[in-house]
Amino acid sequence: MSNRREFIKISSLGAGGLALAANTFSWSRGMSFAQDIFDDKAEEPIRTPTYCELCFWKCAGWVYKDDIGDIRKITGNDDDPHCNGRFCPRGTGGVGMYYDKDRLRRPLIRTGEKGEQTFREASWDEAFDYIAKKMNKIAEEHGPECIALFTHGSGGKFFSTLLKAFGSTNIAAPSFAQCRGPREVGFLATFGELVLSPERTDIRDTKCLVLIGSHLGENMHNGQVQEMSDAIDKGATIITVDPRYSIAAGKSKYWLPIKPSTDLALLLTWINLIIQNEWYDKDYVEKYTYGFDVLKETVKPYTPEWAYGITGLKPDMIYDTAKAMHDAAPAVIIHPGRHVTWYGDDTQRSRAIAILNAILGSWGRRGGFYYPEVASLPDYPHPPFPEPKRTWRDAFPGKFNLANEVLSTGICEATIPNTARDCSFKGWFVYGTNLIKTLPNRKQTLEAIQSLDLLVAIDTMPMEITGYADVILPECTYLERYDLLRTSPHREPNIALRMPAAKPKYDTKPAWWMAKKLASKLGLDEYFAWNDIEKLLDWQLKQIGSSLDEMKRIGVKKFPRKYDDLYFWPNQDFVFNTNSGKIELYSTDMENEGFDPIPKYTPHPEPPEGYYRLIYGRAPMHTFSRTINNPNLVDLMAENSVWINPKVTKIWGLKNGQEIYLQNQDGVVSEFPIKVRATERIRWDSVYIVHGFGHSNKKLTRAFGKGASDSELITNVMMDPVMGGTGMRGNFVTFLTEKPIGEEVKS
Ligand SMILES: Nc1nc2c(c(=O)[nH]1)N[C@H]1C(S)=C(S)[C@@H](COP(=O)(O)OP(=O)(O)OC[C@H]3O[C@@H](n4cnc5c(=O)[nH]c(N)nc54)[C@H](O)[C@@H]3O)O[C@H]1N2
Ligand SMILES: Nc1nc2c(c(=O)[nH]1)N[C@H]1C(S)=C(S)[C@@H](COP(=O)(O)OP(=O)(O)OC[C@H]3O[C@@H](n4cnc5c(=O)[nH]c(N)nc54)[C@H](O)[C@@H]3O)O[C@H]1N2
Ligand code: SF4
Ligand SMILES: [Mo]
Repeated sequence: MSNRREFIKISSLGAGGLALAANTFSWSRGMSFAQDIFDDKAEEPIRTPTYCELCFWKCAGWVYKDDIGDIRKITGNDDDPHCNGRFCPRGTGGVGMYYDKDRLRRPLIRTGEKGEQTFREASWDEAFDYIAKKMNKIAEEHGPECIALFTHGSGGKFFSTLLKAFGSTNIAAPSFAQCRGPREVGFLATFGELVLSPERTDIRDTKCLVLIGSHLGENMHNGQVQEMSDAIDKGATIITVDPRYSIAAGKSKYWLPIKPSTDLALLLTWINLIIQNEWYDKDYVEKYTYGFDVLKETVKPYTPEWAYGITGLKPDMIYDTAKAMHDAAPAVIIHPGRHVTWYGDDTQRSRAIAILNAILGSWGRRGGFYYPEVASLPDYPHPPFPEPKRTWRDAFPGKFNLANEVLSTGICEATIPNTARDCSFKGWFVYGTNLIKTLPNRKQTLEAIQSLDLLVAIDTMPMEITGYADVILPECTYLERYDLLRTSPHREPNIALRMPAAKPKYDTKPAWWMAKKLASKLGLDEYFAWNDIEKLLDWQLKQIGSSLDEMKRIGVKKFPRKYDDLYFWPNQDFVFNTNSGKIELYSTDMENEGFDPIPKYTPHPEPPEGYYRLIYGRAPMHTFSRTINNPNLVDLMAENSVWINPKVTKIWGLKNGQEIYLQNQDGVVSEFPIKVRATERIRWDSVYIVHGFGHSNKKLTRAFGKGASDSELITNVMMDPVMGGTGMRGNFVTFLTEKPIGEEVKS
């Protein structure tokens, strides 16, 4: 088992990880300060269980308070498979969310124009009356289906129930069309199953991990990073395909600095090499797969020499890495990635990843992909939800049929009135998602917002999105509230409890309370028939042989698996949930929808002269735009910088640390300047920035104006025709040493 030091090591090692190492260090110091205060107390620690809301890995932990009830620190729960007792920097820094003085404090109702920060304070009752009245009016005039919910976070589930009870199933999360949608659709079409979260990758026992972009270590999904660290210690081969020398690249045997947007060429070439050299798992392919012969023929043209011209990767390198995968198989993982909405052919790229795993026989095998199990909790009894008369799909007849979730950007598009449609969305609830910085094509988002009759934002902080709300409902932080039990898939089914460690500050409330009260105003009480959340949780827990009291003591409970089926047994018969009952190398679903049943390579546009491809990613100490103002995390990284290859800075005469503005292909200029970071760690044809910075809400006293926002520069969206994912890496930027005077910033 690796220890804490080794876990941190992965976020700080690698030739280029020095800057991060310094940051990690200051983080440790910050935390030991909190720990000192705490450790000085003689009293028995008061601790309550929680699961983290700083990102969606949802690690379970303990919140410690001092004897006057102040929250002091958060640590991981040893029994939790998501974190194994260790929190990442962001999770530990979660305390800062609670103490942030910039927090939303009480309900607000708009008095001025949308986008202008003019609100008046209101009582909760008044805010709910206002919302209920508007909702009823929209339902009367247009139908309840014309209200949508955007959600990203635990409390959103209560608003989902509210919306479904009201008559709308238009509930969208940006974690689909802006994140993992293509991989889920691609894997579903191939294996008949989803990748899920946490991913079902058996990294712990893998002998070869292939990362296509996926930047584990900067993408700080806790248990996954720990497993990668363990695998490295056990001698696993890491292959990283990334135009940037990421932290993972620094830990890799092979770093393939691919020309961005050409990954599908590499994947198809690997498939071809593995077939031609008979490196595939013959028994597995014979027994479980459909369409191998057609696959073999289709990929024949994709040779390493062909791929060299496209990807810039040397044929030897392509050959050697294919061989390394074969040597490790079936304990090999070509990682499906998570944020995969890149170039619009993302479902096809995900399909190629799925096919590669299938022919190497890694699906259902130790060190490849395991079969997870989820603890299932019964729903509290309620009447059936009304059947909606329309859904978002009606706005896109015949399109995106393979999308298995609602498209956030689809709702956005269908909100802008269009004579071809008989109805547009009129009301939005936005729970825990900062749509202005989350959705690409900001112009479209703002146009949609201007057409709304009602926008309710439920948030903890004044963010860009709250500036556009008609009503702001301030939620207390996850440290001050109950939520539903966490039931995530894993090797062992398990549940985790979140309970309040402190009373909500100011006049803030938890989502469950808001949704229940609002339901009451709408005459929908019977959908929230539990009296309070403790009753609901205790009732649910008792159905599975636990209780709220027990969970308050232990925080996490694991259950035995029903069957010994984590991996396939040798020669096990298995019917896959696909049309053919087999793993579909040749996808009949794709064929039925008119798409290539086997992925094909198509080139993407290149940056024009003087422009560079804008790529983006994560930093270990921040999550999207949500942590940038966090007083405990801001010092670890206060602003982002733009990574530019020294060859390019030389041509442009740019100096390290110099502030510049970025201008994209459509003339949009970054609202704030960003510092140059000249580094060999990025290819010359691309520039890289960490997502989430460049906040424009002045109420964020620490984050306002710090760094630049990738979001505002993503005006060209490469839409995935299969499932409506928004490819965001087809934008090109050039450098301005000064902001153009008089020119309006077109964002
Ligand atoms: N610290 C931290 N961790 C997080 C999050 C966070 O906000 N903060 N967010 C979480 C969430 S929701 C998600 S979805 C994941 C996202 O994390 P990942 O799924 O790992 O996201 P990617 O987009 O694959 O990773 C970005 C990497 O892709 C590289 N890249 C850019 N273009 C290309 C290309 O054309 N080809 C290849 N091969 N690589 C390319 C970039 O250089 C960068 O290193 O992270 C999760 N973990
Ligand atoms: N340009 C660009 N766009 C992206 C990405 C990118 O890398 N670049 N990444 C994409 C990906 S992978 C994803 S998953 C999405 C993520 O997108 P989002 O989830 O929208 O991420 P954030 O921008 O951090 O917005 C989170 C919002 O939730 C609020 N919040 C935080 N905690 C709570 C809480 O407990 N309760 C409530 N009610 N609100 C809370 C925050 O204050 C903030 O307003 O973005 C996608 N969009
Ligand atoms: S990975 Fe970090 S931020 Fe995410 S849930 Fe776990 S501790 Fe929290
Ligand atoms: Mo994501």
